[in-house]
Amino acid sequence: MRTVHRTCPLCDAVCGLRLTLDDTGHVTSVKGDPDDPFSKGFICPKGASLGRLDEDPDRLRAPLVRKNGEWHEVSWDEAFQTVDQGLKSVIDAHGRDAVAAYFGNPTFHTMAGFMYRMPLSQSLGTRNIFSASTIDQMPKHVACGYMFGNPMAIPVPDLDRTDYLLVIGANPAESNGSLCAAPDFPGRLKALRKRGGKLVVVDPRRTRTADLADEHLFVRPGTDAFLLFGIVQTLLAEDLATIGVEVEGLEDLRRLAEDFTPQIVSPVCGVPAEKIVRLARELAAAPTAAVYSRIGASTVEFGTAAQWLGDVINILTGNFDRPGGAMFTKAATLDVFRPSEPYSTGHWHSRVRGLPESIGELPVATLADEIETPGEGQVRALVSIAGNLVLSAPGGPRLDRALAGLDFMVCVDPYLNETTRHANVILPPPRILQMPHYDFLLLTVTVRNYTRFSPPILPLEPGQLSEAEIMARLILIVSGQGADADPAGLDEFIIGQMLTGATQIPGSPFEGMDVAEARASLDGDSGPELMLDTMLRLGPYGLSLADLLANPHGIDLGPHQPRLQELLTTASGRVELAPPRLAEEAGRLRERLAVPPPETLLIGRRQLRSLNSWLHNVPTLTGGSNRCTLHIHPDDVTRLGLGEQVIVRSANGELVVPLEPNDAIMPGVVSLPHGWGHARTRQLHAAEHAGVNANALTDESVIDVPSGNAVFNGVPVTLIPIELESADDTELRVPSSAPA
Ligand SMILES: Nc1nc2c(c(=O)[nH]1)N[C@H]1C(S)=C(S)[C@@H](COP(=O)(O)OP(=O)(O)OC[C@H]3O[C@@H](n4cnc5c(=O)[nH]c(N)nc54)[C@H](O)[C@@H]3O)O[C@H]1N2
Ligand SMILES: Nc1nc2c(c(=O)[nH]1)N[C@H]1C(S)=C(S)[C@@H](COP(=O)(O)OP(=O)(O)OC[C@H]3O[C@@H](n4cnc5c(=O)[nH]c(N)nc54)[C@H](O)[C@@H]3O)O[C@H]1N2
Ligand code: SF4
Ligand SMILES: [Mo]
Repeated sequence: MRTVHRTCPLCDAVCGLRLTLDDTGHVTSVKGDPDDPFSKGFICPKGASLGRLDEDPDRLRAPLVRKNGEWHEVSWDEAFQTVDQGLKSVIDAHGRDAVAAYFGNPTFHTMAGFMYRMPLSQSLGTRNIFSASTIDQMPKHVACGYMFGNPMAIPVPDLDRTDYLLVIGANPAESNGSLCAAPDFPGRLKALRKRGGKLVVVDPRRTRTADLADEHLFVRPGTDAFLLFGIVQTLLAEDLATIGVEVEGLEDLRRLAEDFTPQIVSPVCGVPAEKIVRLARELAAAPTAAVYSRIGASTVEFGTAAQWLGDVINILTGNFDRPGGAMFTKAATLDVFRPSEPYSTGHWHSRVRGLPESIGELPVATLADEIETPGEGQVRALVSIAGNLVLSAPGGPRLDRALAGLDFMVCVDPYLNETTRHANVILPPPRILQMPHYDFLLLTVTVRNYTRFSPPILPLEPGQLSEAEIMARLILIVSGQGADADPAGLDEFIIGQMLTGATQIPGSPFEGMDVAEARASLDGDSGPELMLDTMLRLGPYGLSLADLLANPHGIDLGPHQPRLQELLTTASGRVELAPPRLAEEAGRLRERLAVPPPETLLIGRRQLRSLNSWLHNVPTLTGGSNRCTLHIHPDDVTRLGLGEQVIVRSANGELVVPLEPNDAIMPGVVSLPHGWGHARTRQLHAAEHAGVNANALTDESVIDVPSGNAVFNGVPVTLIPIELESADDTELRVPSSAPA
C-alpha cells in the first residue's frame, strides 16, 4: 500500500486528491487531499471514481489501425507509418488546408495538450484549426479581446471576498464552475451567504445552485443579453455608475443602452421590469459584487453580447479589478498569451461560410461544411486530439456522416468511441496515473492564486508512449521529418526557442546566459515538465519545478491583487466599453425585440456524475439521477397530452426521449443533457445505457455571430406525443442515435 497525491485532471476545479494504491498499482481509495490549501479535502463523485476510470478495461492499450473495416492492434512504429502515409497523401494531392485539426476539451487539461497544440497547428500549416473553444467559451474570448485587447484576459469573480454574486447560466453546484476554478464551489457559495452576502441565480431551471441562493429568477433561454442590457440601462439612467478603472466609450454605451430599458427587455427575457431595476440597484449598492456567467449565457445566439454586458456591469458598478469584484488571476507561470497587438477576429475566414477566425481557429459549427463541400481547400483529413465531436458538436449526426467520408483521420484518444471509430489510426495516451499533470490553463482562472504539480504516479510500461511523445511524433510527421524522427529533438527545439527569448529578457533569471547553460539548469523528466520549469522560472513568483515537487499539496499564492494594467492591450490603453464589433450586437438585439419567441425552447444541463461525453463507461458514475431524460414542466406534459416518452423535433433532427417531469424547469422550456447517445462505441458499459445525442437537435447553421460559437441553449423545438407499441419503434425513429 502507498499513498500518493495529485490534482484531479477531470473538470475545471483542480481538486487535490489523495490516492491509495496497492503494490500492483491498483487504486484502492481516492479521497480529497485535506492538505491542499486550495481544495482543502473537497472531492466530488467523479474524482472519487478516478481509480475506476483509470483502470477502465475498455481503455485502449495499444495503437489501433483500421484495415478493410476491421480494427487491428499494431506497433507504434506501424501506427505512425500509417499516419505518415495517410496525411502525406492528402497533403501532396490537395494541399495543407485539406487537413483539419480538432483539439477537444481534455487538451485544455493535459500537459501535452498545452505544450504541443501551437506547434502542431503551426506545422500543419492549415487554416482549418478547430477546438472545443467554439463550442464553449469563444464568446468570452471575443468579448474580453475587444474590451481589454487581450482575449486571454478573463476576469473571474472574487468568490471568497464578494458580497453579492449574480450567477447567470451556470450551475456550479453540478459543474463545479468553469473559467473560474474553485474547488468546492458550492461550499464557497454557502460561505458567501454565511458572511452576510447575497447570491442570485438566473436560469430557466431552478438548479441545485439556485437552491443555494437567496433568489432565483427564471429567464427565457437565449435572452440574457437583453436582461443584462436592462441592468446596464438602469445603472446609467439612475446615475448609479461608479467606475473605478479608466474606460473609453461610456457615451456610446449609454446611447446603445437607451433602447433596452427594463420595460422594453422584460417581455423578451421574461424577468419582470421591477426585478431588473432592483438587480441593478442591488449590484450598485452592494459593498462588492460580481456577475459570473457561463454556458447558459455563452453557447447561445447572443453569447458574445451576454459576456460583454456581464463585464460592463462589473465595470459600471466599480467592481472591476478590485477585491470582491471581478479580478484577474496571477498564475505562477509566464503569461505566454500576452498579445503584441490589440485583438481582432478575421485574420482569415472559413472557406464555405466565410466565418471569421478568432484566436487562431475557426468555428466547429462549420467543420461539416468544410468536409462536405467540394472545391479547393476542402477538408479531406482530420487530426483529432481528445475530442468526441459526433456527440459534442452541433449537428452531431451530420458530422458523423461527414467524418465517414474523409480520406484519412487520426485520433489521439484512449477510447474507440462514436467519433474515433471513423479514424484510420487511434493513438491511445497512457493511463491518467501514468501522466504528469499541471493545469497550465486552469491555473490562470483560479479564484485564488495557487499552483500545484503532480508527477506521474505509475511508470510507463516498456514500449509505451507518453501523450507528449505521441503529440511530438505527429508534429514531426506533419512537418515532413518522417514517422521515426526522435521526439526529444522536437522538445529541445521548443525549449531552446523559449530559452533564446528568455536569455534576452532583462531581469529574467536566464538573462545573459547562453542557451546551453540555461537549458542545463532546467529540471524535468519530459518535454512538458521542462517547459513547465521554464515557465515557472520566468513567472511572476520566480518558482521552479523543484519548488512544486517539494510542495506536493500545492502552494497558496494569496488572494487576487488588482492587475488590469499588466493585461490591457487595447489601442486606447483603456477598457473599451462599447467597441464597434460588440456595439454591432446591440443592433442585432434591437432587431430581435420585435420577433415573437418560439413556443418551446431546448436547453442543456450538466450532471454531477457525467463529464461531457466520456465518463459514462464508469459503472459507479451512471444510473440514479444521471440519466439522459428530458426535463419538462408538469403543466406542459398535461397541456400537450404527453406520455412517458416524447418526440422532440427541431429544424435539424428528431429524437425520442424519455420524459422526466420536473417543476423546477420553466414552462415552455425542456432540458436534455449532452454527451449521451453512445453508439458503435467500444465502451461497453456506456453502450448499455446509451441515451440519445442532444446534438442531433442542435443546429450548426445557427451561431453567435461575432464568435462563431455553437448554440446549444435556446434551440426551438416541437414536442410531439407518441404512443409506443414496442421498444423497436424508438430505434426506428432515432437512427442516428440508436445503440449499435
Ligand atoms: N448540446 C451540447 N453540446 C455541448 C455542450 C453543451 O452544453 N450542450 N458543451 C460543450 C462543451 S462546453 C464542451 S467543452 C464540449 C466538449 O466536447 P469534446 O471536446 O468533444 O470533449 P469530450 O466530450 O469531453 O470528449 C473528450 C474525448 O477525449 C478523450 N480523452 C479523455 N481523456 C483524454 C486524454 O487524457 N488524452 C486524450 N488524447 N484524449 C482523452 C475521450 O475519450 C473523448 O473521446 O462539448 C460541447 N458540446
Ligand atoms: N459534472 C460535470 N461538470 C462539468 C462538466 C460536465 O459535463 N459535468 N463539463 C465541464 C465543462 S466542459 C464546462 S464548459 C463547464 C460548464 O459549467 P456550467 O456552465 O456551470 O454548466 P451547465 O450545467 O452547462 O450550466 C449551464 C446552466 O445554464 C442554464 N441555462 C441554459 N440556457 C440558459 C439561458 O439561456 N440563460 C441562462 N441564464 N441560463 C441558461 C442551464 O439550465 C444550466 O443550469 O462544466 C465543467 N464541469
Ligand atoms: S470537482 Fe472536478 S476536479 Fe474536483 S474532484 Fe470533481 S471532477 Fe475532480
Ligand atoms: Mo466546456
